Amino acid sequence: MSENSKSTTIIGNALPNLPWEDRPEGSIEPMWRFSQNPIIGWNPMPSGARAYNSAVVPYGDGFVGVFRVDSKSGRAGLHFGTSPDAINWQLENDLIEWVDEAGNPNPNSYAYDPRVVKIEDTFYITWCDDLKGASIGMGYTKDFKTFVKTENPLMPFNRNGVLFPRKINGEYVLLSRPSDSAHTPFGDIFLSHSKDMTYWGKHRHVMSSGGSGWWQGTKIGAGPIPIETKEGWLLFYHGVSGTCNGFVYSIGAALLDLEDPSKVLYRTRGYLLTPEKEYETTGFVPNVAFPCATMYDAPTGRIAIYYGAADTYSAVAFTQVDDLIEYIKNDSEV
Ligand code: BMA
Repeated sequence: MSENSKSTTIIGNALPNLPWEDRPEGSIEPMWRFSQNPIIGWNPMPSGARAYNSAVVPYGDGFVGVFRVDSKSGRAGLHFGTSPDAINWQLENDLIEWVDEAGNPNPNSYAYDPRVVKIEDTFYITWCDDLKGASIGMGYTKDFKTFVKTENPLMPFNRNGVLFPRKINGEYVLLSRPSDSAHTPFGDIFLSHSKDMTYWGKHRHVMSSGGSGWWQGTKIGAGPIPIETKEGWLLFYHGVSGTCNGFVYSIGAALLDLEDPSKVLYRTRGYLLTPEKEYETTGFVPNVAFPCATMYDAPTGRIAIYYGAADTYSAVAFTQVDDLIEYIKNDSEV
């Protein structure tokens, strides 16, 4: 798409203060990295060693986020953060203090890989929680001051719970990736429906690992909140390849049917981004690019993708929706 033309592809809001850099001169990549990556490095605050695989959203005049922070004991928890520009982040040193619906303390044993979505006037948060092993955690906030933790929506073992940003045919929809309690050597993406955000059912298979692309041969998991476009729900996801040196996490994308998102319309055969830069290949866990959030500016079609790198850093990449959709369609394998 030419630089000054308007896009009508994303069905959503304008965000003129979205962080952005144009595609580097000469690059043919569908997704390109922020030149100042990583945006959060080792030891981001006194209590935390690494902040990564985190979720950010526009809020007020700026931005807020729910960050996965591995503490100096190694345990993962969720911390609140704020930023004027979505690049420079201030993370709170203390964990988010969850309460139950009656306002009583309702702490997590551990929590990681959060996603945040605004549905109507409420921000819902999902993460990987402990329900006798890895399971989907769920909570909400209206003001990023009081955080209410609700019931686990699904049975263990499960990870990568990702809500759609609106009801579809009158029901909330939640993506997830049933797994095991450890480092799961398998995994497909499923979705579930709910009328009330409490009881979840009508489970449907969405897509499997595998295909001709080895980068997604071992397992896949939904990434950021799907973006509504005229061409379908744009879902970024992670795909995992099992090598003799361990797993490699890359980023791909799919377009799902707007009315029935269990139907995959197009899906990347090759990855969009794979660990190449030192902050992706070297860290606490090498070779991980794990996307948990996007923000977009609908009138320009600009998308910023927030991903964790090497289970250590927070990083940003960019893409433009029309160019990306064309790219996915041109080399799709469903
Ligand atoms: C997955 C999750 C992610 C992590 C990845 C690579 O199972 O735990 O948080 O980024 O492994 O270690």
